[in-house]
Amino acid sequence: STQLTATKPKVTQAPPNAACYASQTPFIVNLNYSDIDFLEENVDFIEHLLEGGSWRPAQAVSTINISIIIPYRKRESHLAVFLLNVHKFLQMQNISYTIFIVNQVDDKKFNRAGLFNVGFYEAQKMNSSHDCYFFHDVDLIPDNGNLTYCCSSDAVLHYATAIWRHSAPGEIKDYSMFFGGIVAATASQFQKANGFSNRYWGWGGEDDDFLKRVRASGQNASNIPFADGRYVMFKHDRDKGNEPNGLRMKLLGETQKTWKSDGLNTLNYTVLSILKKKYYTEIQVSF
Ligand code: UD2
Ligand code: MN
Repeated sequence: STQLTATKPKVTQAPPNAACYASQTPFIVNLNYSDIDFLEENVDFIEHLLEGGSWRPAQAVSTINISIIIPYRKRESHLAVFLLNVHKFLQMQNISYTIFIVNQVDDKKFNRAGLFNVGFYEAQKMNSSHDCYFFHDVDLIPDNGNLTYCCSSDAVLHYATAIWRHSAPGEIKDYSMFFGGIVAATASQFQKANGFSNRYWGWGGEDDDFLKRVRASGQNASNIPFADGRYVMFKHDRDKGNEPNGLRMKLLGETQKTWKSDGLNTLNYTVLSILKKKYYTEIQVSF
């Protein structure tokens, strides 16, 4: 969101990762589904989903097990398109995965970063063998069938680097200088950074804060190359309850001294319910 300042080291390109393997089938992104009932009627691969939006390939090519964590509030039409595309996209990669929707059901300002922490913590409780976590916006749809979802022990990975915005057709924008949208970390990388900050209420700053924590904890951050990190991003208005956070610059100035005492180790939330739905596990949270 907020542009990185010149004092921040440049995020380098991700090295090829042996744990990743390319899918051979072209992926056709489909943006026409706006209704979740459509999934029930038309999509055969959905039949093979396990309860709670999990999938296990018949012949797994690796032991990788990915948790996709989505911060969420009232984005029904984006969610339907996301599920249709992303289930298909991930199944083409022959990996085991689960999709978690972390739904903020209170009336407070939206807290994207806090929801990521909750999703990580709850997903770990449910299945501690999940070793690779994708912190993933609901409005970003992968547009490259050869982009593989995996974690690298060398660096926390920033995935959405080349974004085709629905609002500005024709133009593919370079997001390499940001650290929002989608990042992938192993459980130990995420714990080492003390997760995300819990202090960012409303829009902006939390993604830059996370990059600072990754670095402050002595870890690397890498970009998926621009040629590979292609996504479609939906046009949308600023959500009610997610107005720009006027404190974000002040908070970003404090990250160095606060990151160890603000994050995964200071989570404060209530789970209202965990629903194992057909396409995803929904964690309803209030802060
Ligand atoms: C940018 C970043 C995003 C985040 C945000 C600042 C990229 C590509 N995107 O996106 O990652 O850092 O700035 O906070 O770098 N959401 C809901 N309901 C709401 C509000 C938000 O579900 O009422 C979720 C949803 O998953 C959404 C995400 O939060 O995709 C980010 O919010 P946004 O889409 O409004 O932010 P945007 O597009 O400005
Ligand atoms: Mn968005």
